[in-house]
Amino acid sequence: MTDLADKILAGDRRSLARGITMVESARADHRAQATALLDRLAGAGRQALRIGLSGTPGVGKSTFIESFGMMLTAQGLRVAVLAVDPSSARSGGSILGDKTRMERLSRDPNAFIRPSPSQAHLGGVARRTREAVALCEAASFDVVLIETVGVGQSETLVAEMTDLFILLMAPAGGDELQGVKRGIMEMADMILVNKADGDLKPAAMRTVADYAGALRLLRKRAQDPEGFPKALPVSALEEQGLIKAWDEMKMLADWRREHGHFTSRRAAQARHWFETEVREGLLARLHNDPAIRGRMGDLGAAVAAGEVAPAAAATEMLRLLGAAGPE
Ligand SMILES: Nc1nc2c(ncn2[C@@H]2O[C@H](COP(=O)(O)OP(=O)(O)OP(=O)(O)O)[C@@H](O)[C@H]2O)c(=O)[nH]1
Ligand SMILES: [Mg+2]
Repeated sequence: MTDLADKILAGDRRSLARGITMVESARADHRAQATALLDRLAGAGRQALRIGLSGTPGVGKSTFIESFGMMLTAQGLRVAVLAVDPSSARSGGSILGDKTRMERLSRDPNAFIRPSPSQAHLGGVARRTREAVALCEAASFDVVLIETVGVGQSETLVAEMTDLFILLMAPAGGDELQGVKRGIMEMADMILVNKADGDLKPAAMRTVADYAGALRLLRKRAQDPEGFPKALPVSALEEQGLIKAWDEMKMLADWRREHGHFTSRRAAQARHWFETEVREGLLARLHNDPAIRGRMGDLGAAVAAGEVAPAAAATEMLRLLGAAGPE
């Protein structure tokens, strides 16, 4: 374990991959090892810029990560790419697609790409990704990109574990813009309209203006300097606008660091994940502990039969969970 930790701290990508495999494992002994590893590495105090990237299928996430990642490594930065993909069926396709679409980046010695694990449970994927981010930071990566496809709750999840949240959008007509959920817009620190090239360029530029207008209508957030959140055009395919987008991301992150928002966001996230772990741990006990499940069933039957009031039965269950000690 000490050996693995040292190698991760030295930036060894194979050891990093082994560490991530360990945090992904559902086995109890692996879990204990992973916890010990994370605890040991936490002391290193290294910090990457964590960037969340979300967008609907086909918008160009993989192409963008490849071009953006190559641009960053060309600047001498080390880049890790993780994915949050709640549905195992879809992740199979993503891995196949990304093998070809991120071909250059995957061969770059300053890049590390890890596809989403084939785990259906979103909570499990969230914990694994959070811990994988910590491992990547310990391995001295400068930027950690976390990709998610724009469906359901996965965006919120990624926003809750990153410093910057970027929405990748396609050129669209004015009507389609209405379809973007307000909650997602409100999470975005930057909207990048991709495919601003060739025939699509005029539509992309109009879409940028539309999103810029929509962003101005949102409530001003304390964590933003003047002019943010921002909408910008990019072409992942032709590698246009990427440096500009990166400069804006750095500017935003620096401003937040200077004004205390960066640290306070991370602190709030850490607290949130701690509370989530406790809640999920309790739920897991309810589901997995045979004695507790048995009592739940008995009390449920008693409540159904009108022998015990629901609130009294619940109090008894909660007392039992408290008294049963850690798993
Ligand atoms: N014209 C143009 N096409 C692009 C650009 N970026 C991506 N594409 C094309 O859009 C298609 C989808 O790109 P991907 O990078 O696979 O998109 P994705 O968002 O990763 O898709 P999923 O993994 O299915 O969610 C491919 O045919 C790309 O070549 C771009 O900047 N301009
Ligand atoms: Mg993709």
